[in-house]
Amino acid sequence: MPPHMLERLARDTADPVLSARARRTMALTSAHQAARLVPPPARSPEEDFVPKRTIHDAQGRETLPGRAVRKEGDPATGDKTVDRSYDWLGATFDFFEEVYRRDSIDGAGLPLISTVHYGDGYANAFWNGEQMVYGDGDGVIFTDFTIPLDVTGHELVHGITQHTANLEYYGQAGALNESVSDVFGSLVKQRHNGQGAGEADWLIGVGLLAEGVDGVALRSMKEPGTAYDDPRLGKDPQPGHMDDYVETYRDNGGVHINSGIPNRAFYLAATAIGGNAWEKAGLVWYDVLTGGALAVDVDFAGFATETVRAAARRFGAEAAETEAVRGGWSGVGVSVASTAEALG
Ligand code: ASN
Ligand code: ZN
Repeated sequence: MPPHMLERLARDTADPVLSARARRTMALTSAHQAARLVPPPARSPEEDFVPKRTIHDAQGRETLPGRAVRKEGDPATGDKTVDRSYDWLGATFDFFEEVYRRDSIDGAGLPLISTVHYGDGYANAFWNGEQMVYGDGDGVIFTDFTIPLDVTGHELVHGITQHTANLEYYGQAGALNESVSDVFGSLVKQRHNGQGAGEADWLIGVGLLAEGVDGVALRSMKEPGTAYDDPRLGKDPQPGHMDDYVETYRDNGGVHINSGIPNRAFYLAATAIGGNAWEKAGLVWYDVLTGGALAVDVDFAGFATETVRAAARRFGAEAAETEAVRGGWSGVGVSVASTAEALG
């Protein structure tokens, strides 16, 4: 969840309860941000590729992990929030297992730990470096953060990034870190819904904005900047082209803002290729994320060049897929070295 939405609410004087909650959410999120970079504890690799989920209930407190309420294989609890977290962790695990043959977040069977009902009206979800955490939302602007599958996907992919490219959470590398979470979060949802690139909504966080909020989601990968426009939240500030790149020191140098640019590049590439976005465009992005060639502080152009290189390796330098990837980046104003240069 981008800080600019919370900052806006925190400054909102019309509803002191809501603004106090937004401030509390911001304080807790930044406290956990540092923890994200800490690698998970060493563990012995497990034998098979099956999820090992445990859902905890923080019961409105801010202590992690809280009380364990559903373990792997346990029946549904009847608490919709607990059961949604369980299901969405499973859907995300299955996506990476079945599509890219990845065994959990770390590629080595990391157990999936989740805490729901975190805090009082906590309006965010995050990966803290070791586990998932979800708030119930404030009920006025945001509903329960377990609702959208792509939000769970987004947060778990922060864990995958941490264990692979480990992109710095600042500036363009940080916006790429955010974008990669949106890309695979969306792909988890698209596959779950059985939607090809042409049918998908390319929105992140549908169902999260409470009734009465003027907006459809947190972000749009297809049309960045159009997800919401509400008197309390302001307008979605995401650019979809380098011409509108936002220079700012806030939000770690605009990681949740400028991610609109690589998000739209992926959308353009995937829709130009057609079919299921996770099969080709997603595979190329996955190759880049996990391939070991990215610097932790890579910029958009450096990342783009790696995607062209990865597409050429998968499909051939002259293939339509490779051309589509290049076209995606040029569509958002990011210049890519020629395929020959990228390959050289
Ligand atoms: N939900 C936010 C995100 O993953 C939490 C944060 O760390 N800013 O981007
Ligand atoms: Zn994120």
